[in-house]
Amino acid sequence: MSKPRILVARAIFPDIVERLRQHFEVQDNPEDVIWTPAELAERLADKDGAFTTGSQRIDAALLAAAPGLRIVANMAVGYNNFDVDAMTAAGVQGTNTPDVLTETTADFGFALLMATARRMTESEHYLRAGQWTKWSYDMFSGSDIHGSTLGIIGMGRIGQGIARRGAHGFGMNVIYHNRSRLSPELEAECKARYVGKEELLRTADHVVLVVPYTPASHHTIGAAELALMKPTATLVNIARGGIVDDAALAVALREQRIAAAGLDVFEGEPSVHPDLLTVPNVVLTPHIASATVPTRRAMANLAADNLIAFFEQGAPLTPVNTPEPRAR
Ligand code: 8YV
Repeated sequence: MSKPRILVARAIFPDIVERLRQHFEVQDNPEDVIWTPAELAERLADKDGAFTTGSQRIDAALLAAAPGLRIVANMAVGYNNFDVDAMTAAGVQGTNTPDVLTETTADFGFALLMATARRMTESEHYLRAGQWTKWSYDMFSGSDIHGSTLGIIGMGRIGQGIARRGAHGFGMNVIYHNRSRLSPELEAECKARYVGKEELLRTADHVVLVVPYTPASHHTIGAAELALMKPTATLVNIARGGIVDDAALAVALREQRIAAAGLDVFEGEPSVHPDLLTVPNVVLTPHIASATVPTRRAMANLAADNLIAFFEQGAPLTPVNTPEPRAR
């Protein structure tokens, strides 16, 4: 029997591509070319499955061009690159990589919060530019983390990881807002109190965004929400670009309507809104919250395991939809 044909849409760990080759006929992309949607569709036309990394849009037009496609395995916990309804209607399985990146991403969210609140990037630039000639009492004063109020919007696995770090490690008063409340047991474990979004924005010293990107979460933070925040507050986005209105944020930062922001994700990334590049009170990182070798390997292996389980056992490990099998 011939092996299923798989497209690996971006360069990934070579040994994990080799692992896939033991099960599948693989077309990979070792040069890491960023294919246009038409180029991706052309390569998927004869494939049974795909390994994606979160930036390839899987929609009805692409599915129509790939009649044999049965599964798309995303190497990411977020899957806003999937049109899930179109995939389900077309009988195409989608999978993601939850859990394996939770703690690494929560570590990074906390690091970005600390770097932002304590002005680490801005002060390093000052030092590197040779501007540090003397100590002064108010040089790069930031805001405290310990004992402050941490507001988390989006209390899934990663949000809970950040809450635990804040409450248990730094004695923070943790409040959260989410589509649904956590169980009393989880609230107690995270030492987190549920509040409305407006109360969170008005009272938090630090706001961290960890919500999935959906049409409903588009611009969760825009000019109106920024206006509710304390002028001393910091905002951290490790969720997705599009959750924050980056143009409105750049204005709020420039006018010091909030103190600072830390951003790992951007609307239209890898492009970054030009105004964010010129305001000093923002820490910018290139979507690296899950980037440690063990975690990226675990994500790639879980995406590969999903493909293997789907074709060899009939069901993937971490599905995001329940399609009817595709008519072939
Ligand atoms: C990925 C992420 O690195 O898992 C996610 O949702 O945002 C990151 O961990 C990125 O999506 C590329 O796969």
